[in-house]
Amino acid sequence: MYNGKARAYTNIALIKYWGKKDQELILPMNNSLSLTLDAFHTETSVHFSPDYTKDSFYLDDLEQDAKATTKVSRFLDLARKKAGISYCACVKSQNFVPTAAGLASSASGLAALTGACNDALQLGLSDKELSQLARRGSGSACRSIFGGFVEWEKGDSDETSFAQKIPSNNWEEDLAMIFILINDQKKEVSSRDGMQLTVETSAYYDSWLETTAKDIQTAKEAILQQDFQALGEVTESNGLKMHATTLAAVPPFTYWSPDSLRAMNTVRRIRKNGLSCYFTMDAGPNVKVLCQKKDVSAILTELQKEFEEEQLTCAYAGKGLKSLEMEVSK
Ligand code: FM0
Repeated sequence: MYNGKARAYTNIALIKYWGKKDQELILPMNNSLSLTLDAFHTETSVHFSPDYTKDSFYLDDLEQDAKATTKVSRFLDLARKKAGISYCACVKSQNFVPTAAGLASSASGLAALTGACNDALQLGLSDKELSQLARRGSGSACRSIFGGFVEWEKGDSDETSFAQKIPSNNWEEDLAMIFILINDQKKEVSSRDGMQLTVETSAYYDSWLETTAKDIQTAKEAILQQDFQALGEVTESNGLKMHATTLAAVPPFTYWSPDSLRAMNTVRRIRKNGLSCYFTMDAGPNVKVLCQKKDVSAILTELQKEFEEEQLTCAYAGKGLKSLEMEVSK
């Protein structure tokens, strides 16, 4: 009773979510579009019990601090409210990432927790409702409910803001994303803080919103036409625009490190030499390279001239949220 377990995969936005119009409900300023990947996932179990006197949260077998536990607790409150119970819970999450280099994602984590709560409390949520609930944990998590290409419709209320799968004729199966892991000691600005500062202060924020609405249309058209060059071009330019807004924030900040720039230039050079590939970056120094499956080994060979093999990880299209059987405990 009151047990649930689920697995969710991470997603990378091709058209970014960057800015909220409602921080409590996590309603975004703009639509975003992502690709769910198979290489990184989270498995989370939750157990609600009248015997617990507080919520606890373990990540990779380590009990987490008050800040991380509070974030989980606030999410559990939403699930408890839906179920009409007040039991505390124990949450255990395991991140499955090929290396330990900062690729753990709040998207897969909160999406998996959503699925685990749905099962444990027998909420019976539809995919749309799972996406709405996951959004409250972390915006990008609402996209990890689904596999393949996904669009998060920004909406203007809790009810109207959720993600859904973009019909693609399985084109995503021809694509890949290579991660270039950049080791940087610098303490990052979290995506939550970074996007808020940008909304409030960046001189470029209005242009970001104007052009991103167009980029969504361009990306959807490219997916419909299975036009890799068009999808790659809009992905790369949208990511660069997101990062440009941070430079115009007050105070200015950037997620780029010197090696991020080196990676971006390498991708441009590989492309100039005839292999089609495009980069994007999120709220950290790692660079992600969108390419076609058929070109993966040739692109990896080129990237290995600049980066260590351990820095390179290849991912393919991944699936949506999955319920997992709980191990039977005595
Ligand atoms: O994924 O404040 O979901 O569209 O990764 O928890 O709602 O961690 F860096 C860009 C993700 C932001 C773009 O933000 O924020 C994207 C980003 P929260 P998230």
